[in-house]
Amino acid sequence: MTISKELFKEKFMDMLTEKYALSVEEASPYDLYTTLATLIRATYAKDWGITRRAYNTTHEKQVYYFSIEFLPGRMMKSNLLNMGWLDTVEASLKDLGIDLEDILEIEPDMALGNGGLGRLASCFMDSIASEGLPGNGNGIRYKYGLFKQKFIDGYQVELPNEWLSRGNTWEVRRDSKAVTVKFNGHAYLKELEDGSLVPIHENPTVVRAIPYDTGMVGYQNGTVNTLRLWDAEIPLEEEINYRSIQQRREIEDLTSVLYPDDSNEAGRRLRLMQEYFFVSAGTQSIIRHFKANGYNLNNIDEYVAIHINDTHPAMCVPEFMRILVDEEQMNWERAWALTIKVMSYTNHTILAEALEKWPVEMLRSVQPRIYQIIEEIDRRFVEQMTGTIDWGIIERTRIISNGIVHMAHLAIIGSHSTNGVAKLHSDLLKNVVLHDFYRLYPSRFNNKTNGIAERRWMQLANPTLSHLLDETIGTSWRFEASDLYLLMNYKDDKKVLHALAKAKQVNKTRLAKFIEKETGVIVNDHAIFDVQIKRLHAYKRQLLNLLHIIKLYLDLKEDPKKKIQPRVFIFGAKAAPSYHYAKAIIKVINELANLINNDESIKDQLKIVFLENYSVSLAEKIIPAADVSEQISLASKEASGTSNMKLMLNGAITLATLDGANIEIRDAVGDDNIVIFGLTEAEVYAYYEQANYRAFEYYESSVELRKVIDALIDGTIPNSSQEGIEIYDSLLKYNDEFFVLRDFADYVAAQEKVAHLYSDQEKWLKMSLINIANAGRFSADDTVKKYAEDIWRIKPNKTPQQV
Ligand code: 26Y
Repeated sequence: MTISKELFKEKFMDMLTEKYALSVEEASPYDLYTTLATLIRATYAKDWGITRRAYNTTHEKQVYYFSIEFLPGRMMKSNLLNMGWLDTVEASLKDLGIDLEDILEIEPDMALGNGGLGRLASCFMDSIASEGLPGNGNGIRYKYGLFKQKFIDGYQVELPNEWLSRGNTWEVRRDSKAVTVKFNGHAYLKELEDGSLVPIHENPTVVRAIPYDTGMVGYQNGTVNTLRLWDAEIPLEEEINYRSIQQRREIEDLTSVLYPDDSNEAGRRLRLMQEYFFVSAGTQSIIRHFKANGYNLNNIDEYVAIHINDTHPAMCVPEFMRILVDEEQMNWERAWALTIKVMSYTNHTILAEALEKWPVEMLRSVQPRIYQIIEEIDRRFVEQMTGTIDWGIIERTRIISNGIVHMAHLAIIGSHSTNGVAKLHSDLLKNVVLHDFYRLYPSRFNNKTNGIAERRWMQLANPTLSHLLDETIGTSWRFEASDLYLLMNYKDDKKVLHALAKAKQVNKTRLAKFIEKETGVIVNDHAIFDVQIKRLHAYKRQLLNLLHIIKLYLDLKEDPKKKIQPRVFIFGAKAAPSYHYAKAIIKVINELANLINNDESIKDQLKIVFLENYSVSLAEKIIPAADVSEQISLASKEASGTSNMKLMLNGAITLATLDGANIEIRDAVGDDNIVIFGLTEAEVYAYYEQANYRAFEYYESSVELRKVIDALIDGTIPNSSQEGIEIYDSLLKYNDEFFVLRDFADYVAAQEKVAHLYSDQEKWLKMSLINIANAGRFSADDTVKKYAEDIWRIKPNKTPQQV
């Protein structure tokens, strides 16, 4: 799909006239944005249709990736890159006096997710299309994306994110593909005259589910897959039943907001309804599609794989059963065998509070028929297991117990594959968290270490480094990420190392300008850019980072002549709106930033920048400029992490605990090219077993640590006494759940090592190069290939144009 400059300009100006009757000079940046977006969509539309028809005619098996979150960010630049248009469009627009970067900034982020889980789903969508794999996304078209974060007096304030207010050029509403979804009411089995039983669902609330499809353009391969997001509406024939605004609002609310919490409780019933809504709509549309194309449902497992991304879509299991058994009159045993073959499940967390559990009463009232089916699955599970294993195991693994429905149990029992997202995480699932299930179904457990769409995180985000790579190792890495390894040939090449330094400097200077524009803070762009970007959560330990900064500050105040390796600490993080403790940490970081950034005596040695509204598009600005990647979660808590991979790819040195995929990064680069500190997972578990961690002892026995902790409450940091006390108490009164004090000294030593390494630029650059060269193994292209081969059993489609 290439295009000449002349032809592009002609098409672009024609489109501008057609859409707005405007010339380039008259058009606003927004007009230019929508014009270009419309032209892009019109261009890939042909391949989109060809891809769909090809899947239908070749009868290849397809995967449907069900996820309650998708976090694609901006689409325009990614589409241009994947179409092979980016360079031509950039140059053509320049001829017309337009800077493409200005237009790209107009696009709102598509932020239909909280963090890692949603971004992983979007990296996978990019990679599935780029590998030519027949795959579709299935989710919810939230009217409001993840909240917009503002800081007011250092506090996080959440504002609505009206990403759809000016329309969305990428999506296509498909009325003809609408389905209905039933909630509430009463379900029972009615006996017919011949003695057979038929399920009846009486007085349900009926909602119309409308799909909005967005093309997922593969990387220069002609494949365009579909991300299908569902919106809820009142069915025309039901209008009469929805007379009050209140009643109508209930339906609208179904797809109104993304559950803004990535671990805590709120709006639970609505969330359960959202889950059933997109699960039912998606599953029905899959089965309808395959029936309409003449497939036999008796071997639907040869054509369809359904992936359950975390527990949120776990009701795919009973919904698939409901359709086969209730609507298609298949017998239970056959339907169950098919369900298990079709379904697979990924677990993304070991934190108990994030494993979903629903009260029986709530599930039964939201969808009584689904509840009955879950009950029957549970009954049969217990029956089948009884006598074969300990009763204790059955009790711990069954789906319904003590009035609670365990969604992870449903997903594991109802699928053929359960995977974790990094080696350590998958081992912990097998040996600890899901050990009972592992004993029941050892062959279902497997690991699929996460990956990232390296196109977005290198080619799009970091053109400066991308060009250097082209000049040094050729361009094959753009198609095959493992070819980044060719860079190893230059690890001692001074010229290349120098060019690498220059590329990083360009990115740092650019970020410094952005920081000044956004926050007014002027940073030294030759300082170490030390970056921690991720959701704000106690287990991720932004607090450890904060305590270390306090230490540096106190050191400088105590000895004004002291010289340190200058640093800019950069944070990006949203806290769940109801997560009080996380918000306290944000407030203290902001107040400390205020103190340090305005302290004349500190000069350029230390700055703190907490950028507002962390998002995919902000990450694209920060990551290329990072020198240090902070991955400091308490060992065993971070399932994988993916910002660790993005930062490594961009040449940052990882400062990490042995947690999640950090371990695999260490294995890839070797101990000399990463800085590791802190407790290991085994040591953390030993503390749990012996219940012998005493945070206070660390406070008591270290003068240095005591000074730092006391600074939280002694007025050193202004305007945050309340928050300071809360944090102080979490550490000392409540015994420091995430071992911050235990790891403090080790972290300080690791940070000193970082400063020391940085002072030897040649050594640092070599480390940086080795990180880039070894980042290819974290390409999501490889990850999805492994899912395709081991779990989904799908094959790349032939180039659609060849069919
Ligand atoms: C139960 C509900 C409140 C809930 C909502 C969202 C529970 C969990 C989540 C999101 C979890 C999540 O984002 N997990 C992250 O998934 C990434 C992709 O696998 C991992 O890299 C990361 O370590 C993990 O925290």
